Amino acid sequence: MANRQLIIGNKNYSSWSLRAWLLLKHLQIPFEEIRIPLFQPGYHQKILQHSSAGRVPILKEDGHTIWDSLAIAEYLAEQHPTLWPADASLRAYARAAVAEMHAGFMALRQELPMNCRAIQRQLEYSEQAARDIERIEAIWLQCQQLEQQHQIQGPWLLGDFGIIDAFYAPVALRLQGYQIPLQAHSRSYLQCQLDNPLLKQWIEEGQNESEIIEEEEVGTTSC
Ligand SMILES: N[C@@H](CCC(=O)N[C@@H](CS)C(=O)NCC(=O)O)C(=O)O
Repeated sequence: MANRQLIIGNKNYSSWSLRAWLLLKHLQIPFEEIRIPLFQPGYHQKILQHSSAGRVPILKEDGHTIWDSLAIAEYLAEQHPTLWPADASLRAYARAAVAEMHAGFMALRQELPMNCRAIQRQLEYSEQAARDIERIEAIWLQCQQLEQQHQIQGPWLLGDFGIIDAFYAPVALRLQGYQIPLQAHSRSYLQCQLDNPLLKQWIEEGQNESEIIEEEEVGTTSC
C-alpha cells in the first residue's frame, strides 16, 4: 500500500484542506490525516516540515509532495479520470469553473469565511461579495443547463461528484452558514452538497475542534 499522508489545517476553517480531503475520501483512497491547527504558536514551522510553501493542504505520497489543492486534484484525476466530466467540452467548462474558484471570489472568501460552527448567522457583506455570489449562482445554473443539453442527470454539477463539486463544497457551507438568500436552483445544489455524508463527517469533526480563530469568526447569531 502507498505511504500517503494528507496534511490539513483546522477542519472548522480550512476550506482548501476540505477540497483535497473530500476527493481522497470520495475515491476511498486510504491516507493518514495530519491536522495542523492554523494560527496557533509554531503552526507555520510545523507546516514547513512538510512543504516550504507553508500552506495546507499538502499530499505526500511515496516520497513526493504536492502542496496545492488544485494540483492534488489533478494528480488524483490522472489515476481517476472520472473526477472530470468525460465529454471534452464539459471537462473544459468544469476546469474553468474550478480555476475561477481557485483564483477568484476574493470578496466572498474574505468576508464570508468557511466556519463549520457558523450556523444561522447574519452578516452584512459588500457589493463585491454580492457579485461573487451572483457569479457562483450563474455558474451553477449553467452547469444544470449543460447537464440538460447533454442529457446528464444531476444532482452534482456536471454528472457524478467530481473536482468541480469538491471545489464548490466550501462555498455551500459559507452560503448556508450565513443564510445567504439564493435562487431555487442554487438551493437544491446546496442541499445536495449538505446531504453528502463525507461533508457531514467533515463538518461534525470541525465543529468538535476546540481552536478558535478570532479573525474567521464573523456574523451574528440570530435569536
Ligand atoms: N492555493 C492554495 C491555497 C492554500 C491556503 O491558502 N491554505 C491556507 C489554509 S485554508 C493556509 O495554509 N493558511 C496558512 C497561512 O496562511 O499561514 C491551495 O489551493 O491549496
